[in-house]
Amino acid sequence: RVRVRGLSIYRPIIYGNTAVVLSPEERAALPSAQADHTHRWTVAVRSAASAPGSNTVGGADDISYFIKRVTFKLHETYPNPTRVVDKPPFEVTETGWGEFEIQIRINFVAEAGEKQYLLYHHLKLHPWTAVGSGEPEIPPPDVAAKSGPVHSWQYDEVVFNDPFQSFLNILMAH
Ligand code: SLL
Repeated sequence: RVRVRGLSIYRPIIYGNTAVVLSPEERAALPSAQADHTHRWTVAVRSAASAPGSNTVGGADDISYFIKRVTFKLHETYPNPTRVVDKPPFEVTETGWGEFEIQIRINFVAEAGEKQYLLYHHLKLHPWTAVGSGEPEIPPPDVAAKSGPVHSWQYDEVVFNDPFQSFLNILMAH
């Protein structure tokens, strides 16, 4: 296994979430254990080449050639909070009522010989709005529903230093 010393190569990703307010009909259809849920959200890791909210699989936006697995660690109020996703789209969709920190663990393909990469994302459900110079507040549900989906995305670059030649070949082929 030969490393290409002195070389750094990166791949751009985005991670984050979208969220929508559940309609009264959707809320009525929830199982009783989830009767207090107000939103549906999706947390995801995607290629930065794909638009937030899209979930293209297998095309130019596919990141599975270098990412083997993404593990999303949800709040402990969720059943089986550790969600392992082994193929794209690397995402989890859930319903809920509250915002919380999600730990996102990225494992790379074996050829990379790289350690895991940890990210943290604060799940955003509400279109927080500051009135005047006051603290941001959660708008009432009817106002929030009218303002449309909430998006919270971060851009990041995964950097590989001194990559293995075989892994570099994989990266360059995409
Ligand atoms: C808060 N510290 O109090 C946060 C915790 C927890 C969110 C938010 C539902 C889980 C379920 C859910 O949305 N948990 O019922 O499965 O705002």
